[in-house]
Amino acid sequence: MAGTRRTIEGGRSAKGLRIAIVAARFNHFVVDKLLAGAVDTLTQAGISTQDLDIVRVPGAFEIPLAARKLCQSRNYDAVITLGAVIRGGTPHFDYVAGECARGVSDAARDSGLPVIFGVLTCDDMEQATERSGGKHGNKGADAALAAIEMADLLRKLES
Ligand code: INI
Repeated sequence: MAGTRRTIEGGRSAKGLRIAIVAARFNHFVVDKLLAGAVDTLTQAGISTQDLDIVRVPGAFEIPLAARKLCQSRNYDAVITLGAVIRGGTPHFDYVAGECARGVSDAARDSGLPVIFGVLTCDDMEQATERSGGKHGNKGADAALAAIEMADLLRKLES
């Protein structure tokens, strides 16, 4: 007899979840909009104020270290990283964006916790504006939804 196939996925409620957001100050006029989108989404999804912490770091390059420390504290179900790396005329972009992405995925892999990559990597300010509350939505809000889904999924997979 054929068995019943199960699909396991995370939900959309943030009730009871503990989440930290690491947000860069560099390009703050973009990152602050990502942060507002993430906080709004988490609040609408039912997170309690005391379960949401926001950590500011100088730039995207510093995000992985702060994310790793937050994971190690075991105080959170997920960590959201927010930043904006905008390509200039120098190779600096590639180092900052590349190290940030690698460090964020390393933190997730080493801790076993969801560390969500809400860092924009854009060619110019126009692209960044479009993705931080403009015509391409708000990637901070998207990152919050991904954090909720992954935190809930891990709870289910671990129970
Ligand atoms: N940091 C960013 O978050 N975005 C950028 O676009 C950026 N650029 O272009 O230089 C940037 N640089 C700063 C970097 O993240 C570090 O804070 C700095 O190098 C000190 O370690």
